[in-house]
Amino acid sequence: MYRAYVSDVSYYSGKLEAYLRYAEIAHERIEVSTRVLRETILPATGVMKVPVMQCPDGRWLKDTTPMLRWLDAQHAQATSIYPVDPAARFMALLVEDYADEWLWRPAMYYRWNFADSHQLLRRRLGRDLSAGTAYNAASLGWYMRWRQYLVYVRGDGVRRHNEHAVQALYARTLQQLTALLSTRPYLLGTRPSIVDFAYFASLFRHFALDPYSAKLMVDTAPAIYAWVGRVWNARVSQERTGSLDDFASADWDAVFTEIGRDYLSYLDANARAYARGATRFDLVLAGTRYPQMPVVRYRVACREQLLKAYRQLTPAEQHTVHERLAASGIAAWLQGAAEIPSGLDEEFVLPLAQHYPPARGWHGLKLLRGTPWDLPAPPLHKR
Ligand SMILES: N[C@@H](CCC(=O)N[C@@H](CS)C(=O)NCC(=O)O)C(=O)O
Repeated sequence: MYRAYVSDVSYYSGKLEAYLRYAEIAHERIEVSTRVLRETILPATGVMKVPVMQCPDGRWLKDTTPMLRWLDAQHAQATSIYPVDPAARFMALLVEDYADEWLWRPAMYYRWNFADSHQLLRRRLGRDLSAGTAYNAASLGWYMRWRQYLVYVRGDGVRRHNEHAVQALYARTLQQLTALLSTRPYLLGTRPSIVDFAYFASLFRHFALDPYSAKLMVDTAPAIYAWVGRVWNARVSQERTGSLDDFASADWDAVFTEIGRDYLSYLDANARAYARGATRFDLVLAGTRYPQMPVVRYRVACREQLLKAYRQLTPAEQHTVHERLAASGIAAWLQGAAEIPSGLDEEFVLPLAQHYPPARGWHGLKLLRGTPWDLPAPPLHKR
């Protein structure tokens, strides 16, 4: 059986868990403490992040993007969660990346900025992460609240002057998905797809379950609240088996506009800052400034992986993508984007074939600090 290491309140754990339930992949579910993160997950994967999985043969999987792809290839048979048509599949990967990475900021902001949410979440995180360790649950919870706020809210460029823009992204997302779900039960039609699981990361464990953002969802977007339950309850053996939509619906226009205008600008600015060796950069989006954003190497890799996937399409498939994505500006970006290598190609190849250094001595500080954003430790050696 697989072992799935997850956290009960985690964004990406929700994405993986919904998929494992849908695909009916048998697994043992293990909730992590700081000890498990440091002693088991860090040496196996190089980061203290969840979710990760250990295969029945002992090998490890990390990062939900390659993980879902790998699991789907092993287990899906007839009903893959990815569109079969290569152009539609590429657009699904683009939307997955956007939902994964760009909704992270509003998800962290709503959780760690508002007392309704952070008072509850710090108790739960403190309790879960301290289980079986010498830490005091309340103190660890207090620490985690401030750590998450300082690293992922303030440390991610959110200030008084731009909060409204972060809030507006959540509101627009609810509207965009409500429009899509007014004519279909799942975002790409009659059964769940990678696009549902990607949006599920922020929408389930954060927006639908954290009290402050849940009230906004329940009050303004009940269809999304219903969809969250529908995805969580979906089982491949009980769902329909038809083909997935090809993004032809005009209801996707607003999402593509969002990606072309904001997310790709961000990805470019982050990658350029990485290429010049910076660790922080200021981002300006539609006149709104986000100061001192961290350079995230993983997202240089996200950009690189998207461009690679696009360049692997045949000219005819690229043409289909252009037709659909021209108005949003995404097509022009795909044609003209400069290559900026992240050096992280191997991180996307699963199962992992690397051993990472164990946390010892001062390295053990990671016990508390974790590995926020991304700092892949250099592999010790390959198998
Ligand atoms: N790209 C990874 C991201 C995993 C990730 O960032 N997980 C968060 C929890 S949702 C984490 O463990 N963060 C650890 C930290 O903040 O130190 C994935 O898709 O699995």
